[in-house]
Amino acid sequence: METLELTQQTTVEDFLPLNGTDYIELYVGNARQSAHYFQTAFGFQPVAHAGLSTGLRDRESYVVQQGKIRLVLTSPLYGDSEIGRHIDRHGDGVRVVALWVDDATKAFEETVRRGATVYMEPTRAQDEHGYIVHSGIHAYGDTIHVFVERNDYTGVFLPGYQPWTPDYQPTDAGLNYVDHMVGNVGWHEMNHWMTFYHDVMGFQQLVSFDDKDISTDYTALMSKVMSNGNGRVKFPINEPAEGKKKSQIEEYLDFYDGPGIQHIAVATDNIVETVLALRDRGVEFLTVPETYYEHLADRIGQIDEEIETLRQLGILVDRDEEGYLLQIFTKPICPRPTLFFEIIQRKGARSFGKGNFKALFEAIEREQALRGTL
Ligand code: TYF
Ligand code: FE
Repeated sequence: METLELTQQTTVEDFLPLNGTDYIELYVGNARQSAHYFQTAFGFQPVAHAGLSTGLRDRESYVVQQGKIRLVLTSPLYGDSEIGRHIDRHGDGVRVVALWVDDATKAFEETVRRGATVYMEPTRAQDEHGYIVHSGIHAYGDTIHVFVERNDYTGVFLPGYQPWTPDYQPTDAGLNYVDHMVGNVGWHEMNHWMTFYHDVMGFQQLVSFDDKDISTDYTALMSKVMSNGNGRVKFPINEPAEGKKKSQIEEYLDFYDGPGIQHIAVATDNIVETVLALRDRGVEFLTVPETYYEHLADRIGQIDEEIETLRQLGILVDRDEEGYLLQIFTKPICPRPTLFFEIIQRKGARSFGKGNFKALFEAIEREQALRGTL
């Protein structure tokens, strides 16, 4: 049983041990084209498919994977449906953040006992490759956490899915795992959701290195990070704050029509190669002004990468007590300014790029101004 070190030198049992992120399911208008986009632009590989041809009548899903990152792209087959209404209200967006557990029944019971709202009772599914158990609880907005127990399953994804092996399999872009997933919650809801992740899911706040309360000329938001016991699952949470201009979080809440996942940060061990590959394939990134790189060496000291290379690609760098990190943010991947991706490479640092907030938020603000939403 994994334990969690607390600052007071006491140890408590981790009642919700997590092995990592299992999959992220997006509800999208056209799952087939979405899958193609994630293959072509981001280098995900085709893995599995479920839909009319596998006996489903209400939905079609495509599963793509890169490293440990698994995305499920799901579209409804008719309009007046839960999936259809989700898309109608939010646009394309993340519905499920699935977490890999050893015991989905225990995960369900422990979290529901602590106040979680039930989404799905523990359910067993099986086929010739073994069995899985999954269960689910509600998180912020329409976001769901599904617990997936799959230690006795050897199929491609989940029972009900068929292997999807098209000839078209573009090379990957070096993306390895989900580093963190950020949620935007409503005005004054931060405390509620911090408490939820702490009390209901046993997460701890990462205070020491990343408690952010930003209210500058550039944006206004509060951001805090919750982590599970072994650090494999990290959920920063943003709340809008009153500022001189419309908070980017408020803009998200308006367009998404409520709380939801704002960005998915995916890790690479060579951000320069990854960003070169992604740019080649048409992925668009936010850019910062040249001046950012003039002061970079003073701010972060010695790093392995050529600053000139980072400047050409628009990669940001930040340092903390433990090391440094490199990061870059895509533009929103949907028509609405809602969901985007972050590419991150950690070189010791365990923080989230606080030193880049000013430059990053100015970049986001320029995009907001172009949209006329400032
Ligand atoms: O996850 C993070 O905290 C960083 C920085 O609206 C960040 O990626 C924080 C808030 C935000 C965009 C990026
Ligand atoms: Fe991030």
